[in-house]
Amino acid sequence: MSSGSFESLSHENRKFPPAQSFSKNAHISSLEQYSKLYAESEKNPDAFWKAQSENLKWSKPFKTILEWDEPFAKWFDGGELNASVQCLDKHKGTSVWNKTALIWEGENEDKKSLTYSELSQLTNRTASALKTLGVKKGDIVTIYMPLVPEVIAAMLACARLGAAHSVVFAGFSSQALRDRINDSQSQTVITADGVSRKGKILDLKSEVDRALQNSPTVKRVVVLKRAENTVNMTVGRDFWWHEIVPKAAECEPVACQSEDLLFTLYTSGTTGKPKGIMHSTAGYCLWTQLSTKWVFDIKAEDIYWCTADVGWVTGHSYVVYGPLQLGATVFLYEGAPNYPDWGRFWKMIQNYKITILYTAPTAIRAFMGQGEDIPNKYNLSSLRLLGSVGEPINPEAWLWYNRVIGKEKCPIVDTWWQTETGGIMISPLPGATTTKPGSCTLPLPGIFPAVVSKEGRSSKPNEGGYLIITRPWPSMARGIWGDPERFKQTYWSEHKGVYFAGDGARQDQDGYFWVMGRIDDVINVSGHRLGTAEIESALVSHEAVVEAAVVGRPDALKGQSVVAFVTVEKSWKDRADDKMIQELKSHVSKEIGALARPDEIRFTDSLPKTRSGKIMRRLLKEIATNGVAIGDTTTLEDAKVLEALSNED
Ligand code: 7RM
Repeated sequence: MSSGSFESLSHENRKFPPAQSFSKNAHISSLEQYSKLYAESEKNPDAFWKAQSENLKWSKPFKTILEWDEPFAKWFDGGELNASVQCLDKHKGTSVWNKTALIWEGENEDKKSLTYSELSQLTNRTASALKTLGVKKGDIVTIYMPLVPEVIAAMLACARLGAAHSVVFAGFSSQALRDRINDSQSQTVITADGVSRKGKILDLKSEVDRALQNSPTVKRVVVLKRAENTVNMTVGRDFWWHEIVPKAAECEPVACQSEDLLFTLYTSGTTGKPKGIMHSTAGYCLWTQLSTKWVFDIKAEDIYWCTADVGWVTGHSYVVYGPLQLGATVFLYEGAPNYPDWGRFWKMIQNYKITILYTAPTAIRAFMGQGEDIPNKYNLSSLRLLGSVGEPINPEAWLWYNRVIGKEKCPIVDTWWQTETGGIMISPLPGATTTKPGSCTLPLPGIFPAVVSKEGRSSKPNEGGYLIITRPWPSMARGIWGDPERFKQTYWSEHKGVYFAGDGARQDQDGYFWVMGRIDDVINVSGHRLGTAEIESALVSHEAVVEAAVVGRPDALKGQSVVAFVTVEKSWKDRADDKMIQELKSHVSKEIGALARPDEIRFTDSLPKTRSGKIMRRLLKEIATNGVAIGDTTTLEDAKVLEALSNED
């Protein structure tokens, strides 16, 4: 059967609440305005991008808009600018300068806040101290730090010097850190003595020391005192932040070319070792600024919270570069979402009167599993906009987020994008787009995604296929560090001349995009293509189920069979038996159709996840197929989960 069977999987047959009442003063405040802007970007891209480029502060104007030597793009060639100027200096002499830039809370409720002028001073001093140590334009600086204001100053300080940063999430092990340092040939590491998580100190400096035993390129390490943790300092190599930064002077920004490398960020591929995705200065700054303005509709008085760590691309684009360019007040929380209890997020939203919340479906489902009594204890009336990113959000979680957190008055922006795209590609705009739960809706102006078959033919409405982007955009990845061939191979070989995202998707009759997940997450049962996300949604819609992960297992008869790993809600635990397995199977049949009925359901206490919260379906696939997982598990958050699952047989 053709993939047209997606039609029968549509969630649109369900009942949804009425369209949100959108704020009429949004930056893009009507569907007409959006459509007009989109049409302009399609008809006359040069004029469109030229007009948008005026949102950047240039020290030298560019000559050409785009030079496209597929798959390598040069945007705004000939221009000069500095990314830290876009985030800081640009605000000097405006009302933003003395406004709060960062509000930070640690896990133990320590608090700190910095104005734009204070963040600028900290960034200048950090840049100056790094310069004295020998950091210069063209270097790559590895940053391995907790989520504190200083990590943002460190990133912007690199940008100020024209050095690229390579942020490695502080939850990664010394081994992962070592691989990333060695791949980038980084000479400088910025870290902290430790970070406290759920009352325990994680010893970051020891991880760095271990990594450096096998990282010969590193010449210097800067250590921020964050925890009261005793660490070893290697004379001549290691420097305390507090001994070199506070006494340093101002530091002039280095003029960078538009295409100068702003950062690399390592991300896992389907195979092989993590790849260093490269982003350049002008295009990335422009797109993160525009997309933040359009999607989050940030206003002067907003208190904006993106819960991502700066170790992920979401933190780069929507904690640091996007909101700071707009002069927003950004909230940062350093700790765990369930410390000391599951009310922590809601308590902080209440206390700081947070207006915009941007988080991940995996977090929303975790909150859902704890029951709505917890958020209901807090005053969430400051919220006016909610965002989701990282995975397809299942309609059940969307509806819960809308009702319990947004009180049915906050638009939800379900934003589809990737490390490689640099910024949001497909998302509702809060003033313009009517949402459908589970759909990331329509592309942003200037972005041209499509869905095609394996052979590159355009899919019909509701016909599943591969998500591609047909035209270059400013914040597209410029390459994989040290491996241009792999860049071509991974993203530009599947279909001629277009960017291959690696996601399965469909567009419905209204042109709305429904992203099904990675193509290796799309399974084929008797010729029916099924999105694992759709089956998971169906399972999660059962009141007993908190979270579900579905994988395909090779099957001689059907091609693949459906295996589901399921975690159940606390009060259902002692009823997780064969009877419930039958009930859940029938439930999926009822929700989607018999074709999606799982062949096997396994209960588990938790699912294996990457440190950024993505379910590792690849590992589950191995477990479902071979009984054990043998692949790369370096990004797994909790290895014990895997042991428990593997031993089950
Ligand atoms: C931002 C980020 C990218 C992959 C991407 C998708 C999945 C992200 C959504 C989504 C459905 C969404 N970067 N993904 N957002 N799927 N709806 N709104 O997550 O590089 O770490 O991951 O994440 O599969 O290809 S990422």
